[in-house]
Amino acid sequence: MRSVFTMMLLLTTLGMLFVSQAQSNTPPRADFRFTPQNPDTNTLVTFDASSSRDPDGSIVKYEWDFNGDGKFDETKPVPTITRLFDRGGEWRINLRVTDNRGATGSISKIVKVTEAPVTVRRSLALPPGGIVTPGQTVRIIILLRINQTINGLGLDEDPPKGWMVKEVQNGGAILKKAELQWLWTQRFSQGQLVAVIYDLIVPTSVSASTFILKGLLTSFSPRLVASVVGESEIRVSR
Ligand SMILES: [Ca+2]
Ligand SMILES: [Ca+2]
Ligand SMILES: [Ca+2]
Repeated sequence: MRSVFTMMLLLTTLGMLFVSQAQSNTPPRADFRFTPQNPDTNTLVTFDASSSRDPDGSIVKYEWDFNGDGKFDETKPVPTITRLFDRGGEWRINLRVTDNRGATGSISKIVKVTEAPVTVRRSLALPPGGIVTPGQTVRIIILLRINQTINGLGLDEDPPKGWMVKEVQNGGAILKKAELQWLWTQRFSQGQLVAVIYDLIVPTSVSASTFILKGLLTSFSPRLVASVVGESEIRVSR
């Protein structure tokens, strides 16, 4: 009887020890910065939460809500992340950090995004797993959303050298095939959507590597020069 009592006392003491240890965990303090300060819809924004702190442990999880709806859109073990905003306006960004003992800290900030005259996005149709082999075809889709009246629109894509290009849809533009450059002579007005689609054929001679597509969107009026953002990586394996 006595030993049972001693055992219970011991367990209770141990339990209290655990509780007091759990209570002694200081929650982490969330903080982040973002660059650039005044992005538009064609600018990749980098969020950096490395100024978050946990005084008695470490931060193991960063959760981001990029549209202020209270639902986290991305979870990362590392403090940095990039994001594109599809629409102009004031976006509320919520960050929640979790420390190594499960305590959390949160912060929210506003990012003011300007709507670019044209919002441009590239997407790639890749096979499952995202890796292609020599000889395979990758379809590239570039969507332009016209946000205000615009003249003299041009799009220039730079695929890796030596890759064959097949035009699929030119969106009403004249394609200068040698430069892989689309030029529009017509005027566009707000709300119009334009799609440019082309195929790239991975050369059979290419070595396993990651290739990056680059592109530039320009217009005369209003004057605009913007990098084509969105998906750009083609990973080739043999
Ligand atoms: Ca802590
Ligand atoms: Ca969200
Ligand atoms: Ca080009």
